Amino acid sequence: MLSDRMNEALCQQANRELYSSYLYLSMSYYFESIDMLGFAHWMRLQAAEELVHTMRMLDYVAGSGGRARMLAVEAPQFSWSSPLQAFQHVWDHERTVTGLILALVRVAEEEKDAATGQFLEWYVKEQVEEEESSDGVLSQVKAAGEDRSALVEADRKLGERRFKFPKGFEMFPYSGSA
Ligand code: OFO
Repeated sequence: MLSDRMNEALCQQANRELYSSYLYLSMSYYFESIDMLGFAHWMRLQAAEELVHTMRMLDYVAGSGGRARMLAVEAPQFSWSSPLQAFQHVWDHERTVTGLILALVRVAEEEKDAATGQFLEWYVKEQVEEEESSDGVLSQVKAAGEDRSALVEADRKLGERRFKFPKGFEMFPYSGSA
């Protein structure tokens, strides 16, 4: 059973995950507007991943005797001055989220909630991967600089990204149960 404080902290973090999804979707449409469809594709997948992070966290709350509560989602930035600025934003954002996840781990420790601590390990690992991948993309875009053909090549490469659900996650857990 989750404590009220743990329940609230998880719902707050789920809200930040949903904001991440919204932010990356906003970036996806920004890239579409400047005809960089590989980058747009990468961001759309990123947005889908963040939605899964949101639902996975709320599923945990609901499945642990808590109550999943929806909070208002902040409107994300709408436009960026360049692909480089957008990818720099991704990198900064992911580092901020890592800090939030680590703060949540501390709440679990303070609440002596070992089960939630264990559940959050997946997010800690995920953040390591997301920081790595956003750093990798940022480096590619930085290396391209003003070279249009290098940017087009980076755009093409990012367009090859494929979506995978995390192991054990059910997108439609109630299907067939009614
Ligand atoms: Fe939810 O992993 Fe990024 O923010």
